[in-house]
Amino acid sequence: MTGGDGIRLLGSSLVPNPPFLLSDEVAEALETGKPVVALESTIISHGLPRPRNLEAARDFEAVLRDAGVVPATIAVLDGIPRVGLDDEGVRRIADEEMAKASIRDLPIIAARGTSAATTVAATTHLAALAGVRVFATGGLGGVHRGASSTFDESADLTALAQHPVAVVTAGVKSVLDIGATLERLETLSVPVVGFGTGEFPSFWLPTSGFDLDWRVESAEEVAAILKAQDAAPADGRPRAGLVVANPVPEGEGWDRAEHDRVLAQAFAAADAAKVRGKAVTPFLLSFIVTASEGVSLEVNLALARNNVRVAGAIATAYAAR
Ligand code: PSU
Ligand code: MN
Repeated sequence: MTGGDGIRLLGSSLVPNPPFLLSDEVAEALETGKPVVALESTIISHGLPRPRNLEAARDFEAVLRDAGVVPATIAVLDGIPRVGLDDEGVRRIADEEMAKASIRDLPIIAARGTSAATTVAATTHLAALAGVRVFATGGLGGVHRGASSTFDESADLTALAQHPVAVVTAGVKSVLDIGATLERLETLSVPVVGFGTGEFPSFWLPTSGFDLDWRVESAEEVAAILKAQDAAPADGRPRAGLVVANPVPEGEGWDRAEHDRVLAQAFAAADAAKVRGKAVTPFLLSFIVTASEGVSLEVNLALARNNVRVAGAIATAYAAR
């Protein structure tokens, strides 16, 4: 079904609740088989401080465009999920106060007609509905430390079990329980590959002490895995995504001792402030930026940019197959 103004909705028998808008640029790219990479908005809205967040959002899109890849930044604006934002939309997710939306929040935001930044989970969901196969983020959410009593496990993990989207991530933050996160990904049957590494990275650091079963060396190898997933019979089950664990580049990681010191402070602060639920991740991130005097922020930007670059190469290889 095609709406006005070049806006396209899904076929009426498949209209998801809520429907979403594809930008003209993304719609054209999907139709003609050009490479497209989804980008999330929570990292911009809740993960990075102003004004660096707006610079980062523009930079990530520019990295893709320079590589001949169409960026599809995803967010909900005025109640309508958008796959692909114009300049004004990018500015809004960086400058406006907006909610952090996981998948379960989407119908509520739609009903209220308000705006929200989408987490990895919600971005994955919308990317899958739109048919975008590759997604770049900074760090994936996961199982929080203490989850055995708090049950705090990001919906990012279940979203990847249910949607055929490959997410390029610098592992998961060491503020999470990395071992438990990898175990949950195994249980959920989400494949994990190290991109040029045999070890799962821990966001600001290239290593975590957790070995991976599979290592790939190139974007072409990842594209071949995506094609094999596409070809596998789905048997009515949801098709799983893929975690591409891409370490922060050599020389751009954080000093390990500083990292350990600041993280210990951050946990103590979150505990003292009794932060719970979806406020935990933004609280820790912003505390860590301040306590590291901005060093963690530079590392965060460097690794996210590198993830965007690798996602662009994967989408290009996938489109060419
Ligand atoms: N990791 C980052 N920066 C972020 C996030 C994760 O380095 O901004 C965001 C992502 O949007 C991710 C979300 O999906 O935090 C996870 O939140 P929660 O733990 O509440 O599921
Ligand atoms: Mn949580």
